[in-house]
Amino acid sequence: MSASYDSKSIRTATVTRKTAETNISCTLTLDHAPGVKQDISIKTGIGFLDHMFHALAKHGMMSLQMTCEGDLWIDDHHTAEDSALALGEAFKEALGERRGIRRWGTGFAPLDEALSRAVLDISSRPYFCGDLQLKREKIGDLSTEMIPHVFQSFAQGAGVTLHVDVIRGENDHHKAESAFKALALAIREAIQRDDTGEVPSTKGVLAL
Ligand SMILES: [Mn+2]
Repeated sequence: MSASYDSKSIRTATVTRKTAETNISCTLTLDHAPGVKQDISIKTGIGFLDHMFHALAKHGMMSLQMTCEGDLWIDDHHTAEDSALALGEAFKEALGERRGIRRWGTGFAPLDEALSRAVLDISSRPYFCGDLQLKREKIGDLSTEMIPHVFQSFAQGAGVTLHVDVIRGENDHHKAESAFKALALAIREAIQRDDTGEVPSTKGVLAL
């Protein structure tokens, strides 16, 4: 066990990310001291994306403050991609050395007729795959093609392996929201501390 390992510490990180296309600030907090409430405020300029990140933070029991000023006069691509990358990077940084966590997490979330499954491995092997069964071009101001891209970018930034599938559903808003909620539940499980302080890998290291 690492001498610096503290199973009671608050895991949090702030990432700022500025390019010619987006300017992002993202603070993610995975734990709360007793009596401290979740604090979530998200402004990316894309309402439906804010709604999805809000659901992810809320049901993942996380606090999230995010602002993104992106080149929305072009389209939603850079804003959605880069904010998901920043969120993933904050997740990675907040987890630190990845000691004493469960590592794997699974979530199933229904929303009316829609049902999604998310399976997460906090592995340092960035990978996303899944079938979200989205049929519309857009939901609000977010292109549906950006939703798997958001999961992919989060997995990339976070260094995690992520599978998210919509198992069934009719309404695209329901399908997308159930997918983010399923991820939230998977995150909740995977980041849970087991108080061992051990790195859950036969390689002895997960943070590379
Ligand atoms: Mn892209």
